[in-house]
Amino acid sequence: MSYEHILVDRPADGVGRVQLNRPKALNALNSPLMDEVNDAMLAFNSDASIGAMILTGNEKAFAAGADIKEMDGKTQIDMLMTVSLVDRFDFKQLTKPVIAAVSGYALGGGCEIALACDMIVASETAVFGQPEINLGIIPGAGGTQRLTRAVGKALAMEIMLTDRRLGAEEALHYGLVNHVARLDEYMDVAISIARKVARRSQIAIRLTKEAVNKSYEMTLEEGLAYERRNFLLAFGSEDKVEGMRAFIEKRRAEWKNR
Ligand code: DAK
Repeated sequence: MSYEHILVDRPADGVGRVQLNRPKALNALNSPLMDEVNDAMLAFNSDASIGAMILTGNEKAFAAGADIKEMDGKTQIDMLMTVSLVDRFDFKQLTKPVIAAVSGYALGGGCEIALACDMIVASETAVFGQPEINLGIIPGAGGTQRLTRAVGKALAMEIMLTDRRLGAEEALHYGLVNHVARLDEYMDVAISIARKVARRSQIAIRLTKEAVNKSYEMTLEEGLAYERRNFLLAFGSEDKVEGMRAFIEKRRAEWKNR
C-alpha cells in the first residue's frame, strides 16, 4: 500500500520503521495520517520477519499534537464518534515492541502517542508537553494517565495544568525516556535497541511485553499470577528448549519463534 502522510521502511534486519511525514504541519495528527499509521503498524505487527518497530517523526517534530485545524469546528458528538482516533493511540493491540524515536516537539497527542509506545529514545532537542490546557481542552489520548504514571502526580499536574514542557535531559531525569542522544545519533540508538529486540525469540518478547503492560492494570497479586501464566507459556515453546540448549552448548541460539 502506498501512503500519503507517512514513510515506511526497514532500516535494519527485523526492524520496521514508520515515519510521520507532514513536515509543514509539524506532523500534526490528522485522521488520514492516523489511519495510515494504524495500517502500517498493524502490517508490521503481522509480518513474521519483523521483530520490533520504530515510530518516528523528523528533526523538528515528532508530532505537535492532534490537528487543531481539523478539530476546529468539530462538536462534542463529532469527537465522541471519532473514538477510533483514541484507539489508534493505544498501541496495546500491537504485540511486538514499539520504540518511539523522538526529536523536536512531542506535544499533546504527539506526547501521548510516544507514551503509548514501549520505549522512547529522544534526541537532545526533544520537547515533551501537554499544552491542551491552552486550547480549553484536556489530554484525551492517555496523557492524564500514562504521563502521571511515568513522572508522578506532582510533575504531571504541572505539565498539564501550566503547560510546562520537559526537555530531553529532564525527560530522562524523570524516567519518561530511555535514552537521550545527539541529533545525528538518536535514530541509530533507536535502531540498535530495536535490533536487540528483533534478535530475540518473538514468543518470549511478546509474553514479556504483555506481562509488563499488565503491571499498569492489575494488582500485584494478579500481575504475579499473569506473569506466572506467561512464564509457563514460554516453557512450552521450542525456543525455550533451544535457548537453554544453546547456553549449555556455548553457542548462539537459533530462534524458530515457535
Ligand atoms: N495542529 C495543526 N497545525 C499545527 C499544529 C497542530 N497541532 N501544530 C503546528 N501546526 C502548524 C501551524 O499551524 C503552522 O502551519 P501554517 O500556519 O504554516 O500553515 C505550522 O504547523 C508550523 O507551526 P508554527 O508556525 O506554529 O511553528 P513554531 O515553530 O512557531 O511553533 C509549536 C511550534 C509546536 C510550538 C506550535 O506550532 C504549537 O504550539 N503548536 C500546537 C501545539 C498543541 O497545542 N498541541 C496540542 C494539540 S491538541 C482525541 C484525543 C486526543 C486529542 C484529540 C482527540 N479524541 C478523544 C478523539 C489530542 C489533542 C491535541 O493534541
